[in-house]
Amino acid sequence: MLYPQRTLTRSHFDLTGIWDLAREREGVDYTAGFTPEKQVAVPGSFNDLYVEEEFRTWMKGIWYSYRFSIPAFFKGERVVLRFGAVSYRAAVYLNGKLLGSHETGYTPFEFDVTDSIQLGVDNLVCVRVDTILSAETVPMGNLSNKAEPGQIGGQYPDTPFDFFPYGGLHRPVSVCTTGRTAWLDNVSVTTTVDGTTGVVGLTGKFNGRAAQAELHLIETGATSHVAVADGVFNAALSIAQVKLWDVYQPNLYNVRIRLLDAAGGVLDEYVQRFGVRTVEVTGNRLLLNGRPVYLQGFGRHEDFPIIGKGLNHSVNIRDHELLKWIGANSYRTTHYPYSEELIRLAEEQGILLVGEAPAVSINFDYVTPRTLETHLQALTELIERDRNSPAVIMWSVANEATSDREQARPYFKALAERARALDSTRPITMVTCKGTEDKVMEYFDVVSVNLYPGWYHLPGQVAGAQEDLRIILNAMHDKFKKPVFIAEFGADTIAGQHSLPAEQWSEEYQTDLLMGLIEVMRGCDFVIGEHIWNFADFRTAQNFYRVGGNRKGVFTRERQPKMIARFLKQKWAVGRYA
Ligand code: GCB
Repeated sequence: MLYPQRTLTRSHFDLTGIWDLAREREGVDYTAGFTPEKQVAVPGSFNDLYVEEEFRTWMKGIWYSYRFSIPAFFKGERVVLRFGAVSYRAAVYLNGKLLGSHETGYTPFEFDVTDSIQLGVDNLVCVRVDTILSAETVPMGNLSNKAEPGQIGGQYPDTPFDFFPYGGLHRPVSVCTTGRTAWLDNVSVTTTVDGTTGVVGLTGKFNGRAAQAELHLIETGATSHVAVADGVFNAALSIAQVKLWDVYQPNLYNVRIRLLDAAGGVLDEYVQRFGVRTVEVTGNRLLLNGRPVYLQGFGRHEDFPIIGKGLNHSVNIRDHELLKWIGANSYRTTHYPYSEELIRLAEEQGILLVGEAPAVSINFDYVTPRTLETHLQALTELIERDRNSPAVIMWSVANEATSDREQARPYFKALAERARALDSTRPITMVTCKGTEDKVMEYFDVVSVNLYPGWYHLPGQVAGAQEDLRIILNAMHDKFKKPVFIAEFGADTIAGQHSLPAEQWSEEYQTDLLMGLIEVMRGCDFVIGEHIWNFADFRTAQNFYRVGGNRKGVFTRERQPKMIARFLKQKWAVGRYA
């Protein structure tokens, strides 16, 4: 699915702002409008806006509506209604008519509304949002609060994962126009390098009839024409003296794609941005543009006071400023695809991303064939959305499943096969918490692991935690014989809590433990990266072990540094292979 743009043939305007909201009651029809209970911000989560507890933990149907007008110059245009992401499930009605629905909360979806939108008069869009999780949703939820060792249970709302199940229209909603008689649907770009030449493969898919496609590389001025057949065209472009996209060197190129009619008229125009870079795993190294790169950074969340998981450009910019300040080169989009706007920011700033599917805490006690279908669909939507981004260097198909079970094998084999079929250019991984007991690592290129010595076990014992880490890392490498990426390690830390000698929850302990663990990781030649859990403190469901949420942030939820930040900044100023 393409990103909204304004070009010769395309336009869009946002339906962001204040919408109406009502919780769903039995027997009431909301599809053609309803009496609002509250006003709600779009984009944003609804949960933390109000003072009533019932809204905060509402995990059932809830309705959003918005009235908007369409100018007369839209006449004759093809019009699409696009949602950046709705958590968890959306059913969309325009002027009382069902357009369709979408499941999983972190990827865009759109509907062709050319025939149902009304020009010049008020249109009403009503969206049934539902945040009901089950054994067949991804992520799962409502599993009677049962938990495996290593997974989370006993929470309110009932979720087996460790972040608040925010709901709502989290990303922009827009009305877009595209070409009328022919329009691009999908573009995919792959890049390799031959000496100093960038070799770019581009495939475009479109609807309607076009005579040919024109490709114009904006940075070099080169233009070429290619034949189209059955709604597809393929092109090979080369860029002499190519400037590679790299960490903190975000060289980007833009190709203007036009679908032309037989007389050379422009039917549709779209500009695809890309970067030329290579990524591969060889032996014990992750190579970016042929050189080893060591991942230093964080797991994160889209999470901020009041707006919850709603897109907020200011927070995103602040976060990237902090990442650069501290010397991080990467983060994992834990535990779901982040907004398209954030991926673009990483692309523009030269930050590496491990793109993760929204599958956290898959528990094979509950998995059904439908769970796998949903998971495959979510993974497909992630890869199709982000595969042109040079920032994404690896796909993570899931985080912390009960992957020590036999049932995990066919399940993860199917996911790995799907990821490779959609994208053969990037390494793939799955983030395990099962250590050497994991049964699915054979399907992946990198062994990603979450380890919490010094926190969930060996509390308060830095030296013991270091020794424990050394043993488990070596055991995992001996068993799986693949490079190991430490995808999470951390310690809850209350900003302002101090203790000498250092003990759990203090800023001193987080500093001593994490810096000590990093020493061990750097002593293992097969370790390709260290991602601290977490970049910032974040909201979780309620339970007896989180104090106002997860406090493992190196920054507070308000994005101010804890003590460890300056130590990390010093450490990360010098890359491991530098
Ligand atoms: C993990 C999970 C993450 C949790 C973290 C923790 O292993 O992947 O979602 O928040 O542990 O702090 O317990």
